[in-house]
Amino acid sequence: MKWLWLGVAAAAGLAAGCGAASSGGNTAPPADAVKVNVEASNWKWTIDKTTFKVGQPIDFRVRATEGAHGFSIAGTNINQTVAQGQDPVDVVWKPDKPGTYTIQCDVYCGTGHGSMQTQITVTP
Ligand SMILES: [Cu+2]
Repeated sequence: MKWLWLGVAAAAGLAAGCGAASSGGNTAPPADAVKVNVEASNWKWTIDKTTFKVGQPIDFRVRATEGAHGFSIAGTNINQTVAQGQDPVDVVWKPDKPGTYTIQCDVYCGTGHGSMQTQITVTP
């Protein structure tokens, strides 16, 4: 599954930089990226901003205030594990299609894991 996503991302020209797809995070964010603070806790995402524009790079500054969680965007190669106590991780994403995207947790984190989701919107 993972390789499939990587293939899709590479084909779409989305690969953000060397090694970014497999390790995620801490690629140097582009200077014009919109900075967005993301906090993962048990069991929710707290996000500064939820509406974005196609083609506008987003620098999600992801951190966990409790537990360990996986910041992932369904249908993309974005997937970054963050743990409490760790410095925020820059996760850069440049949406190329408008729509509603689901941010979900990719690391099992307890009873609320399955419902740890929120949505963001990308406008044309
Ligand atoms: Cu989880």
